[in-house]
Amino acid sequence: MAEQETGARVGIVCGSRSDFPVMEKAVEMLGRLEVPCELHAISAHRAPELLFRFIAGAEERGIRVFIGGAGGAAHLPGVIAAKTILPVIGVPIPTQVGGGLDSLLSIVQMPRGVPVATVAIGGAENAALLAAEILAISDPALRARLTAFREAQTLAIEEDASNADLRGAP
Ligand code: RP5
Repeated sequence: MAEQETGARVGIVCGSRSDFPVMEKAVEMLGRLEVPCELHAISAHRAPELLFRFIAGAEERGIRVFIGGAGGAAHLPGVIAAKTILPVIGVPIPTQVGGGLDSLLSIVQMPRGVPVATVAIGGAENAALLAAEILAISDPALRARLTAFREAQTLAIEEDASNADLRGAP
């Protein structure tokens, strides 16, 4: 059966609804950049068949990049990467036990041949920015929005009151 296009270009999946507070920061950043995305909670351990179905239909529905967020035994991004050759970005979710270092090591230590681009612990905004940068390779309007975002970020620092003395300095 043909998959329905939803307009989403980034598929965000996390291992649990408990990851939503972190992963919603990726949704927010993508919204700011006008990149359509979708967010799902699908555990690789608890619902592997549903996850595989989601991944299998994603490209036909318009998804071009995945972001996977998981904590602890954080296999989700690696499992997604095992089932697709679309780029996968992993977000290690902070945890009570290891502070998220457990999640980071679970996600970053992928075997040769199946990469996951891993961002910092809790780094959902950077995952969104990286996904947007990948899409911007073939989307000049998005590239312009990303450039404007960077410029605004730099300007905000230059205009910070703590840097008043430095304005106009050589
Ligand atoms: C992982 O286990 C999830 O990504 C989550 O970070 C962690 C705990 O999940 P819950 O027990 O809160 O559902 O799979």
